[in-house]
Amino acid sequence: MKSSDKKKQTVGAQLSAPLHTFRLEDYLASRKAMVDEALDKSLGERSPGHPKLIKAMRYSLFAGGKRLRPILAIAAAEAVGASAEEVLTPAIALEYIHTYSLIHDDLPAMDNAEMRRGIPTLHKAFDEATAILAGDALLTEAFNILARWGVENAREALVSNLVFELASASGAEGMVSGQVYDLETPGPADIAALDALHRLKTGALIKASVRIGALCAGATKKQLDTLSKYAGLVGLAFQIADDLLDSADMTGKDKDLDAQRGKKTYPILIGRDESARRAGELIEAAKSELKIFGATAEPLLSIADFVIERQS
Ligand code: GRG
Repeated sequence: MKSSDKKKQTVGAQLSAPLHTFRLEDYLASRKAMVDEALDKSLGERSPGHPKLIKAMRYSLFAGGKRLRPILAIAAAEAVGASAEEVLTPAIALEYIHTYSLIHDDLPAMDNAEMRRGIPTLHKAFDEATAILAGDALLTEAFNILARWGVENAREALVSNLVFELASASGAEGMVSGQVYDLETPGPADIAALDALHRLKTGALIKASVRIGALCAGATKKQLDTLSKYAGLVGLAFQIADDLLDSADMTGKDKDLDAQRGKKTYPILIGRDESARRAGELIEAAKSELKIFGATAEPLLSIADFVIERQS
């Protein structure tokens, strides 16, 4: 074939291809790379911190997390019309909080877990005191990151809203209370009580992630309310999927710790099939909330499916 014909054929193939094909895999990889780079940079900026502390924070921040919460913040901002770069710094504050929560959750006083994401937990790789302190530092630095971003970009009013979102989702009104409920014996007696626990323990930070992205992008009240509903539904489906993965031993955590400790989970209370059915229903409901956005919500729509289809 002549090279001019080859060229024509290629152009022809391009023209007949769909104008735009969204591939979640590419989207997640590109946004994760941005988040990883920003996290790396943020740790560099933290010096002079104690080298052992920084090393421990880095160990857990780069232990193989999916970056779901920062990516949700970015996707929410994009749905509203902003770029990923515009929300990247507030988005990484969410990963700092998430990482702290996992480090502390793994401690001997809580889950006493030896493995997470297929590698030793921080207190096993370092020591318990360092793990406690690295968690403390990540929690505190999350707010430092937000505050500095606000001052540097003259967005102090927005930052006070972001601090409110992040603090209420992760503190006594949210994740920490969820964790206290989760440590109680006996655990939740029924699905309603389990849902309430999950809403605090994992749902609140997932909702804050979406809201923080949307607030940074200047969402209207209607957009923010819609995205909050989406996030509430996705958050619960995420937890059901996590329970299913955990009971199937696919998370790289210690083998089915929940069942071993007599903890109530979705599969334990209603069985694996019914749990999967409910998670699917929640995801469909979440996706139908996004109709007001059109094509800009494509990442959020695909992430919703990913939350229950993921294998880790
Ligand atoms: C210690 C104050 C305090 C709170 C801990 C969130 C939490 C509260 C504990 C985590 C326990 C746990 C494993 C909950 C299940 C849901 C969850 C947060 C799973 C891990 O999140 P992913 O899948 O994690 O986003 P990666 O590894 O991708 O970062």
